[in-house]
Amino acid sequence: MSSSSPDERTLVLIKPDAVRRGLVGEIMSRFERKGLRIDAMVSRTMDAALADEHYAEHVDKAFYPPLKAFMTGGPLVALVLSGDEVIDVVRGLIGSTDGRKAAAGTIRGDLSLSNRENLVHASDSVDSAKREIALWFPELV
Ligand code: FUP
Repeated sequence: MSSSSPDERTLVLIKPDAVRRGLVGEIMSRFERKGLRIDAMVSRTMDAALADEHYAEHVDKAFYPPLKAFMTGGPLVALVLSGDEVIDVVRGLIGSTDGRKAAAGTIRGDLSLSNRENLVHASDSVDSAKREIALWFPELV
């Protein structure tokens, strides 16, 4: 990326388990301390249609029905973060999917013991970031 390119953006969801457990501040502070910018932020409850669109690649999987129930079961915090290589940087900060296996020092590794209730979603590529930001924050596109 040249120095004149705008920074990347990524879509992050602080999931209903994190809201329920009072971990929004802890998680936000990790992103802020890393030096990432918060471009947009909203508290919202995901409905069934948005869940099916957001998780389009997973809708046919066996784990999807309980995942959908969890993700639509309470308010979450959706945000757009920006910064240099923010997509990979945030994936590194959150750790691997299964909280039981995620490395210590990551959000999931430090704070989750679950493969479903793993506190945070973050876009995994430039294409998925574009798609997910359009879904959650159409006004930014
Ligand atoms: P990630 O990109 O790390 O959030 O993981 P995936 O895109 O592979 O999965 C999306 C979400 O599905 C995970 F955050 C949690 C949920 N999931 C399950 O509930 N069970 C599984 O076996 C795998 C994923």
